[in-house]
Amino acid sequence: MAKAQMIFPPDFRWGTATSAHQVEGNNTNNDWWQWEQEGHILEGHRSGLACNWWENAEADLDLAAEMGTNAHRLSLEWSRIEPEPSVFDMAALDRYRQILQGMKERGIEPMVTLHHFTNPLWLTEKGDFNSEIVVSYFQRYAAKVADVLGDLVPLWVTINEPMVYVFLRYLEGVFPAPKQYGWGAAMEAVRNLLKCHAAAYHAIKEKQPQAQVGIAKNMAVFAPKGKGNRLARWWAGRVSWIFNDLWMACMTDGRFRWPLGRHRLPHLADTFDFVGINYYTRYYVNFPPVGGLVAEEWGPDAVVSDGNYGEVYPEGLYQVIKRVLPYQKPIYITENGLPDAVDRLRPSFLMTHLRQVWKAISFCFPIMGYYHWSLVDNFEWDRGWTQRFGLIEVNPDTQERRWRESGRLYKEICHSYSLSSDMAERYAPELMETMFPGQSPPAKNAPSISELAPTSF
Ligand code: IFM
Repeated sequence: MAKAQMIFPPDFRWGTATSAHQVEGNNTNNDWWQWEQEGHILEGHRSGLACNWWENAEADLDLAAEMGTNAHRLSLEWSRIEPEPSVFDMAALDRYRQILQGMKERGIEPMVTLHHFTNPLWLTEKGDFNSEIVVSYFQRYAAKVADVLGDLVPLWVTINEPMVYVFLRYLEGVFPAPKQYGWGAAMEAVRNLLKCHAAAYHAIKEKQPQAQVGIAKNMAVFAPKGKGNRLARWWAGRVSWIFNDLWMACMTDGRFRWPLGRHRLPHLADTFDFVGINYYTRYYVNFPPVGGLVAEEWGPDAVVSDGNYGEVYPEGLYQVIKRVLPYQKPIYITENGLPDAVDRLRPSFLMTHLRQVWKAISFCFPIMGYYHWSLVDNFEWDRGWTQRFGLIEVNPDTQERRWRESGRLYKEICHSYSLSSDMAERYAPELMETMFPGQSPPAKNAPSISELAPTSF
């Protein structure tokens, strides 16, 4: 049977994503390291050596190249680069140059994030995002790295998942304790994060006008728990506005609005050249919101990933893509993945989510690339090593690597720039009927034509 294909554009970016603290190892000078030593991580886990990227990122970059990827999103660890206020460590910057150069040599284009959940200890002592002083510090750091590394970085992300960071830190308390806590402190942090973003955007553009600078924004689908519940529907809309749209709206017109108060910041307006979407799942929202903003429960037929992390809901990726179309900017899927230690769901997850990307491209939506989270298993914040997101498995004790089946599937996808019925047949046969109808091979015991033909014919 001829194979059916969904073909992607020839200049599509096939990527993977990681962040500094989750893979580098021995980031001893930031707030997460301290939080880990205090025993806040599930099962008492610690990042430790992580995936040893500080010593040998190159080994995994070799695997990324073998996988056929041509892009990778990584982050810089501020506490390595600026271990003391205004003291820049040139050896650390050299090491980042070496890693970026190594990517270039392997045909892998870097996308570099400045802030991915960690802060230097000295910054937390000064109150970090609850103190406006953070804005000038962040601007200085952004200007320095753009100056030293800019020639190797065409794509920058200022801040990773700002609303997730604020929710988990100031409202849920599972990220390192800020000096202040609660709704007021959370909104203060959002305002300062937006100011940091704007300051970094302009600092990079000044050094490197041709760079593309954007944001990696976690976008989720929020559904009311119980469709008939009108209050839950209304509340789901409010939560979605705050989580998905508030940041984007402020960054577009440079205005703080409800619930941030009212204020105009002209230099915040139009400070993004692209939208990065980190998409993982659909959440259900209760009203009244007892026990948290979202209910950690899913629908009766939901397919749920390891550790109750989230529902597998590929249609949601298309929905959030449509949500950012009005901004009229290029779109990158800067993260998408799931924890799945035994690769129970990842092969079909890859195919069904990429199918949504393909569908969006078919409608001429400007999707420039897809960065799977993650290349390798890595330290998953408050859940430590209990959740495995890698296309490649890592044993953090021995540093051994092992390709998962999903890694092999992604390799075929990246090399062929397509999804095919042939891949579905081999990696996720359960998808044949829905993704490639009419392409399923005849059942083994299919009756012969003569058996089917009426005898009187
Ligand atoms: O590991 C995280 C990453 O740091 C930010 N986005 C979600 C991922 C999986 O939870």
